Amino acid sequence: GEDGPGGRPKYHLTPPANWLNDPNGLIRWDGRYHVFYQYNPGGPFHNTIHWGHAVSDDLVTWRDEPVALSPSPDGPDRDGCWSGCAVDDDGTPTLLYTGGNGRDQLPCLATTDDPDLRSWEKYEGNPVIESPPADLDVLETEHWRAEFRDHNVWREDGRWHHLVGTGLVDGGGAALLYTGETLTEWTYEGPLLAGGPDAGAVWECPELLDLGDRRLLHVSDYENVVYFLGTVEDGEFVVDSEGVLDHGDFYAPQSLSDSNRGAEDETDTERSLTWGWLPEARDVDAQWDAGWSGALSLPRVIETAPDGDLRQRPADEATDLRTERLADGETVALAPDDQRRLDVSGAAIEIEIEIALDDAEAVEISVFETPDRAEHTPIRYARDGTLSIDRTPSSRDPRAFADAQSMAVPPYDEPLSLRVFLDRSVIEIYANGRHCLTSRVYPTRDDAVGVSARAEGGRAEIASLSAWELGEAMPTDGD
Ligand code: DQQ
Repeated sequence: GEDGPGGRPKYHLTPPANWLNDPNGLIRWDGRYHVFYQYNPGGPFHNTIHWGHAVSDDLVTWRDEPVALSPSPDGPDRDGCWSGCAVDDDGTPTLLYTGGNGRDQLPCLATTDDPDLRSWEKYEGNPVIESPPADLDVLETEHWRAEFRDHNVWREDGRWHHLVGTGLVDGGGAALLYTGETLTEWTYEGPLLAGGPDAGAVWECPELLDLGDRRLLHVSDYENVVYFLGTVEDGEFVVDSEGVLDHGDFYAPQSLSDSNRGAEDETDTERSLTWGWLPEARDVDAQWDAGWSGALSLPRVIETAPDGDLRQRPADEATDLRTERLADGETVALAPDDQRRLDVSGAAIEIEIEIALDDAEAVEISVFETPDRAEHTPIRYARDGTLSIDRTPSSRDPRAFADAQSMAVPPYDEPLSLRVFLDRSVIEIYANGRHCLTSRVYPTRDDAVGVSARAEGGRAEIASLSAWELGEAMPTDGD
């Protein structure tokens, strides 16, 4: 059912009904966290996009708010209010977003004086950029005169900086840099980074984060969220290394910069929290039947490790979701090829597990497992350092995707340590605090709540197993 395995997530954000895609306009305002998102109130499909809105005091429980932005029938955003960001313009909350207008994508601005960020006023001078730079060969498609959208704006060296995503005819995806004295007048500076002919054709939702010693630029290239670590020199991104932020169903992330966290925390250094869109992995009929589509990831902290690699973990507040403890650091010996049911179960739980391969070829942890194993989703860690999820046995519903997803987890941190968040139709995995794989699965049976383990071809050990039942992100107040 909807509140069991395969159903609507319990502690991940979902739309009240209908369609959600990218997180947008993330901002902490007046002490509260605001998450906006691409929202179609008309049904569980992508069309006539509005901005949905949810608000939280603690990053754990959320309240659904009225739609914040809607297309204006005669405005530059008449066909949709697409992705963008929120900034604090000297005390005025301000949005920069993409207006869909026939074959054009037009950068638009809106402001509010409402401390609850509910109602927004669109700038009458919209669009704030008329068209892509004239001297740039920007990709044109059947639908669009130019791919030119999504906005990331920040303040640096006394000026506003602004990235827009695009695709270049001969150069693949690119993140274009603008600067300005104000948020309504922009000067084009050049590409911050262009991917070149081998990159994806278009870079959506570019975002630049400051990780202290280095900067991280991530872009969504229709398939993956690709990140680059490096520095910015004279308006150009110099790449040291690159990778993929999440190897599963995770797209178009955006971050909230959380400085000034209130009186008691004043000494805390600035942190940024990143949410991604977790698209459905089942066909459109199944989405229509469910009546909703799309969830947001947990907020993540992204940082660099002393060795220079990227680290990712859920915001510390995620531990406040824990209600009942199900396991407390237990050790479990795994005999060769013996399927062993673990003493942990649930459809909305967190599992923290350390795996030592010993002499086994691989260890498989199955989640969302029915007692007869007719449905189960194996998470498999192999000696070559591959971590994979096989969705073939996940669901008896033929409308659910039945493929495999995998990522490399270099075995330098043995034993492997996993934090696995199961949330009805979400599996969000953090491996060794570095590598992420998020997956959507749709078990059909209410008893698909078991967890089991098996060592392949040798002995292995679960060096530590902890688990918790997790609470509700959007508690209903009975109305
Ligand atoms: N989603 C938005 C666009 C963005 C894309 C439209 C990425 O602004 O490029 O809903 O998912």
